[in-house]
Amino acid sequence: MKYGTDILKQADVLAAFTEDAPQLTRTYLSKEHKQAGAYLIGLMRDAGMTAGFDPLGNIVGRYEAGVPFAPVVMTGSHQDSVRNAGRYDGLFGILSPIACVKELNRQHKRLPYALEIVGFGDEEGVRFPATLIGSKAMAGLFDPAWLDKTDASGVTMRQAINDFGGDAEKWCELDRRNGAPNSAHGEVVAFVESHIEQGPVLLNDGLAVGVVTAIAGATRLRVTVTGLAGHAGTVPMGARQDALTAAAEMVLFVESYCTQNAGLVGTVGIMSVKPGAVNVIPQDVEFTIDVRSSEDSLRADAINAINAEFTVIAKRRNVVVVTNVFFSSNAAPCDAGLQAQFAQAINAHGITPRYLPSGAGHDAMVFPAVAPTAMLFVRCGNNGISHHPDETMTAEDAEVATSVLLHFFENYQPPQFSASSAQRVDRQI
Ligand code: HGY
Ligand code: MN
Ligand code: MN
Repeated sequence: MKYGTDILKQADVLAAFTEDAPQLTRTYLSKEHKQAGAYLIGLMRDAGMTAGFDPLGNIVGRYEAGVPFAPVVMTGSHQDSVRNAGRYDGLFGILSPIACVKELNRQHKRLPYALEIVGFGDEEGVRFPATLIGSKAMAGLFDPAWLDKTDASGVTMRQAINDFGGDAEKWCELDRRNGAPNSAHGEVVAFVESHIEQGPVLLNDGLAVGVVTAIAGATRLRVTVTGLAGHAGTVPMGARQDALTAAAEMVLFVESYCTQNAGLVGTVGIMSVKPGAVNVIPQDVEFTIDVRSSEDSLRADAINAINAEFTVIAKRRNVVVVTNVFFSSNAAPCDAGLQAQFAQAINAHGITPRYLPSGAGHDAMVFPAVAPTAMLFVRCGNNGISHHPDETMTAEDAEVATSVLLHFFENYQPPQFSASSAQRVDRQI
């Protein structure tokens, strides 16, 4: 095995860079982010790339083209994790392309484009109320207002970036859209991301890899419900303004609406209850909602229905509800041409290409703003569980997915290079 065993071992090393061992949690701009970044930069450099942190703490490696003034293909995924995470979400999409470059470099091969691998600093949005921070900066979608957002301990993103050794004010230099000031690096002509499926489809079909057709769009809301605290023993049931029972009814509405409308998923992942005493009627409840669909209109209808029903529930229960959207990203279609090239690479490995949508969000979802975008999924075990320490994949599947990715890189021809003129330049380096 050329790649698979090493990749899993590297993922094990990275899993040790955690903020709450023995669980795995690695958030944006943490000490552990710096440690993981240093390790990945070392792997990139060993593979023959130039590599380092960019001003926002993304880990960026570059394997120069074999021809001058070449365009750029970008690939990569996120280095950060959710709380109590698995060890392959994101990281596989950084380690696998590094293994590809290491093999190209070993064979002294160059491509007709520069290959950039990015370990995005934040995709999960755990530390700050913003997500896809690195990839959105590269897609020209960074909101400078995020720099004033604070984490749970009151540290602003700006401060955290600068304490990390970055430069928050240089956020606009990361824009890689064609013609952006930073296009000196070369025009980005494609973005591809390898990622574990985080679901059971490939496992059930007995396939190691699959081609992603589209990435679901998502809307995330923060909901505050304000009632009136009171004595648990003396306030009659009919006279209460109980923020928690109102919130509970709202949460169940999210579940029932998304269950009854195919193509939607809805999740309430965080809830806080104050004052949080066993003998006090809850006064302040805050919770989050995550609604997704591959159909943007379905998702928009769901948000409208949720807001309407919450207003009705709040009125009936004499509480005040406020909802605010803190994240929204439309569904991202994957480029048909790139999908076909991944299918070709999969076919070349004797595997039937399986096309499937991604219910999970990924850094790739913002890159259609930059260039044609596509994803390669790799099977995960344990019924596809993810965002959980039982997340797993095999070295054999890591091997196949990396070999497929390398086949893609070696056969991809940048658009402005015709098949005859663009050629792999095998030269001593
Ligand atoms: O939430 C997601 O889908 C991704 O894992 N951030
Ligand atoms: Mn994730
Ligand atoms: Mn991910």
